[in-house]
Amino acid sequence: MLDKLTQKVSDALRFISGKSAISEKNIGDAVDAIKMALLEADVNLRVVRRFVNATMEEAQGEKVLRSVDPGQQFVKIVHDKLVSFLGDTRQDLRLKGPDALSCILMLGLQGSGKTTSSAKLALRLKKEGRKPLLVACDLIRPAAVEQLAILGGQIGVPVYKEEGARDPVAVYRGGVNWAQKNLIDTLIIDTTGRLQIDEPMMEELSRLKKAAAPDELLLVADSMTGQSAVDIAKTFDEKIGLTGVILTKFDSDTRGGAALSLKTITGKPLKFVGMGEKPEDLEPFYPDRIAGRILGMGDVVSLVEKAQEVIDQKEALALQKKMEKETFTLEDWLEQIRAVKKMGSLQALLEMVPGMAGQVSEDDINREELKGQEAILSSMTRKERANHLIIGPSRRTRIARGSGTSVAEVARLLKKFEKMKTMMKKMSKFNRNPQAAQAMMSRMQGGFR
Ligand SMILES: Nc1nc2c(ncn2[C@@H]2O[C@H](COP(=O)(O)OP(=O)(O)OP(=O)(O)O)[C@@H](O)[C@H]2O)c(=O)[nH]1
Ligand SMILES: [Mg+2]
Repeated sequence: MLDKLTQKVSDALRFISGKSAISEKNIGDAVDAIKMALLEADVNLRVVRRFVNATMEEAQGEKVLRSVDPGQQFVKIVHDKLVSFLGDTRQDLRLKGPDALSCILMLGLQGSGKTTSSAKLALRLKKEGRKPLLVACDLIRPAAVEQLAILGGQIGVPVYKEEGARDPVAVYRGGVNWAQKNLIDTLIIDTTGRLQIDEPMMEELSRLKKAAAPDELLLVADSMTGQSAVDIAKTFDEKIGLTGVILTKFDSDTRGGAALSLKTITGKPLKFVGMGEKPEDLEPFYPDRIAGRILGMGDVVSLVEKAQEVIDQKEALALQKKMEKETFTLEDWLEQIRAVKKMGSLQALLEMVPGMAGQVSEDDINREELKGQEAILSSMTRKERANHLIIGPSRRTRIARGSGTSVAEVARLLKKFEKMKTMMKKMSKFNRNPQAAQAMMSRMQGGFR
């Protein structure tokens, strides 16, 4: 899912995030590329326009943070805008407490996935400790009741049905009765779908809604129908009123346009996505995770936040100076190692550093070695760390003992440090970007093989 969109958006952003200075033209180009990607993904044109305007506006108004470069900051703006277009925060079901009877009414066109999604929701609620009951109110399609009964059997959730019933509202009432006798706390009502929205359907749903006063009116829409899923949601909301949407077949929807347009056009939250045919294949919809996936750059928010925490521009500058003046000490090295350890994924951070994208993989970083280095460095005195030249044989023995390593390992570390210093001297001559300096440090201290 979303593969193509991810590819295009991340290409556009990768280009700009690798820049330590960005111009209006850079931003314009990136925004244009994202715009094309969204349109290709079948996102509603109005939504795309709004997205572009909001992003441009923010990018121009944003003051530059001292700890991230403008390219990275732009990535975050795009991310935050995506999140807000996808609905901001996760919207869970709003049900009553377990002492009262809650009700979920499922609606949607024929074949959209109502019956399957009813079972999926039932399984989910059951796992959360609720006692759901599936109520078979699709009395039109011949095998509908049987299909629900089979699904209920599979997931171990009771199904209420009435043989030969003709009136869904009567079945609903029977369901409530049964529920009260059997300690049920949530009704999930499966309804009839039609090929298109028509009067009889709306009538039936209105009657059910009036009778049941549901806590949730969930539209089940097929994401593969793209923008028409959004139009359908709009119509259902106007005629019946919705509290949320489940987009099904998200596993086979490679474009994702419906997910991106839905909230903006209808104002209704996307609560779940169907990710397959099995009862387990239902996922809560997390706007920030989907946005992260679309950007294809990992979880950008947390990255930029981590970068703000760890790559402090001021610190990076100080490091750069030390490298140039060759006053980099073991003490600085220890500090660097601790900073790296604080980060979750070094690779992810390095990806954001100008010029480093695609060059490092987590496999390259030897975390064990990092730990060993920290142990050795911590076993030195401050004085030793300030001047490594004073560390003779007896001091080496003490440090090895203190860190649970061997004299050979201590010697190896000191040798590595000498090598790092030489390398830095060379690097600092042609690389005057403080963040690149820090990234290079990270690479070296990470024990790159
Ligand atoms: N791949 C995939 N298939 C799905 C998903 N949800 C439903 N389906 C399939 O879509 C088809 C229709 O699903 P149903 O649950 O019967 O749809 P419905 O809305 O109840 O259909 P009617 O009762 O005829 O209106 C079935 O073959 C399901 O297995 C999903 O999230 N992913
Ligand atoms: Mg059905």
